[in-house]
Amino acid sequence: MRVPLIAGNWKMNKTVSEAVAFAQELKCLAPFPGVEVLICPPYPALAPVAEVLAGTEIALGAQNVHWEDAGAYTGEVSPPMLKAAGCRYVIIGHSERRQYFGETDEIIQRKLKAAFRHGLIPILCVGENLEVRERGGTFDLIARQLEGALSGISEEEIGELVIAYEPVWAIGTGRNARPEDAQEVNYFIRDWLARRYSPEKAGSWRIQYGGSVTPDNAAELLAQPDIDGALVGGASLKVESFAAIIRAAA
Ligand code: G2H
Repeated sequence: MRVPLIAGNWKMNKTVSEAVAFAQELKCLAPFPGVEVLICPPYPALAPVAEVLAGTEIALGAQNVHWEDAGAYTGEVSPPMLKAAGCRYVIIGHSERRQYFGETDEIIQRKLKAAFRHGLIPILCVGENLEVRERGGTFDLIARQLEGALSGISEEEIGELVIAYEPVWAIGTGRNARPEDAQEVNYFIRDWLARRYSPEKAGSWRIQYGGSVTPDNAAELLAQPDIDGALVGGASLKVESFAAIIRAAA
């Protein structure tokens, strides 16, 4: 059975002290039986939050990573740095990275390879925009994004993999995908992974849904057979709403 992964993607929010205060509050509510909980703060808060979370089962992740281990890449952060800061996960290819920072499938593939090489679990984000959905191009686009990101990556290279289906039109808009539509895409992703790798691996890897997940819609989304958790943005910024989503997954 796949344990649902509820991940908070804080994006560019919270100072170090705000992040530490959140982690302390969340820690008081742990453990969370039957659910894996992950928070992804901005880079400066990673190590201080790791210290708060030490000894708990709450995992830490980064929102991005560079593909090289070290070097002249001003402003970038490498996989060994994330590992040393206490990260277990890293979000790769979020639509905001694709849209505002020009991340291509080729860049995303390099980042994935680097994450696997260093034992970081990537959360690979895929998803269509509204124009693609309306013209019926969703499955083609998702297949292209998966192919682009995973091309040349063998089953042996992949330790653990998480995919997050995040329709761009649902991100931060308050408009979530209908549970049956999200299920349909998550099933498509699992089937793609099964054909590309193996049914066993595809059955063990978690596929999340992301895009305006709230305490009100989480239970219905998470009840779908191929939705194994949520990547939560806005509603992960307050302990109360994040904890309510965690409870909906249990
Ligand atoms: C999608 C999601 C988190 P939100 O980006 O990855 O954000 O829940 O605010 O739509």
